[in-house]
Amino acid sequence: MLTVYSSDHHLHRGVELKDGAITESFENPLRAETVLAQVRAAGLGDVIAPRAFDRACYAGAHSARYVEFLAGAWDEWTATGRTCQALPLVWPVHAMPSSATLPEFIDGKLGFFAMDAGAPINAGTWDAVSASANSALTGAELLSNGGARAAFALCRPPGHHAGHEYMGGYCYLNNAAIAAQALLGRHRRVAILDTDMHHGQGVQEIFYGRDDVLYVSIHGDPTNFYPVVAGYEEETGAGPGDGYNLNLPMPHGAPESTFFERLDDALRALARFQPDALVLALGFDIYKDDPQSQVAVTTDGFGRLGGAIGALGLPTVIVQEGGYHLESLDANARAFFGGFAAAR
Ligand code: SP5
Ligand code: ZN
Repeated sequence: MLTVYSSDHHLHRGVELKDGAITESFENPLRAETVLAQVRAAGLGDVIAPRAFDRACYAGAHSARYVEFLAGAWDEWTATGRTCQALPLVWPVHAMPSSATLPEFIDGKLGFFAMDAGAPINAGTWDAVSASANSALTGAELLSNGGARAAFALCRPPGHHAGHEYMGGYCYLNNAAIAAQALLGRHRRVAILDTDMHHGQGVQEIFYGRDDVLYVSIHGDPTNFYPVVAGYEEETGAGPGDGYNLNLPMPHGAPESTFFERLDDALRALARFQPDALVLALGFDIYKDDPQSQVAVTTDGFGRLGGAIGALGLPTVIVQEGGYHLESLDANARAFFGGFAAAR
């Protein structure tokens, strides 16, 4: 296995509201550092830097105007004299007459292209975000050109909450969706399995009307849980995509066994679809002690998950998503990749 990693993720730091105060985001640079150190210490294969990709490579997942906004947002923000993190002024709710009109000023654009306040923009955000997406693209390219059968894109920021035209939930570019789209160049059918604690509603949105990419997600019941607006069982896809979106929510406080029951359902759906390649959106936030977890997956459970994914024998890009319990990230990463390698 090859790992694709860029230290450019350090250029991005988020903030969020915790206990009524604005503080450093759960989604911080130590997350990626911890996993990287473990990949090196456990000898999980070479670590390479992503190559540069043209912005056009994000087009399968995102609109051109959204990518252009992301790339220029910090300059537009600082042109107004501000140097703090850029956050939206207004979210255009559907009921308003001009909610579909792209605002002209940056404060308006920040809301137009966002689903929540979880994706602030600072000076290095674009460089970090594009390096993260390029890591996923490099992983996909390695599979397509025969450079590897499995690649780990050690992405930060994560991506699965980013939609066709919006950021949110720590995510800006949808790394897993971008990788899946790139894989379609060489592979006819691509499956995305998302085992992050949160439903990847951005991935769902991007592929909802398509039958060439199957999206299967195991996540916490979105009733009273992020991302709230999607992730329910009845969301099965639309038009030609009907039947190609499978949501497998878990009740809050579920034991580890519930996760593995859902995983069995997910693997059955994959077997029916018969993908030529797999993207695994891997969140470590299903860990029992993760501050955002609603399911009690153990370190051994990550080994079992890795084994189940490895045993599929598919060309696989593993894309890192969430995971916020810094003390366990190394052990959980070692367990997952150990299980994965042993089953290949
Ligand atoms: C990629 C990813 O995992 N994104 C998650 C975004 C979820 N944001 C919601 C943050 C709410 C934090 N509440 C924490 C409660 C701690 N007990
Ligand atoms: Zn998550």
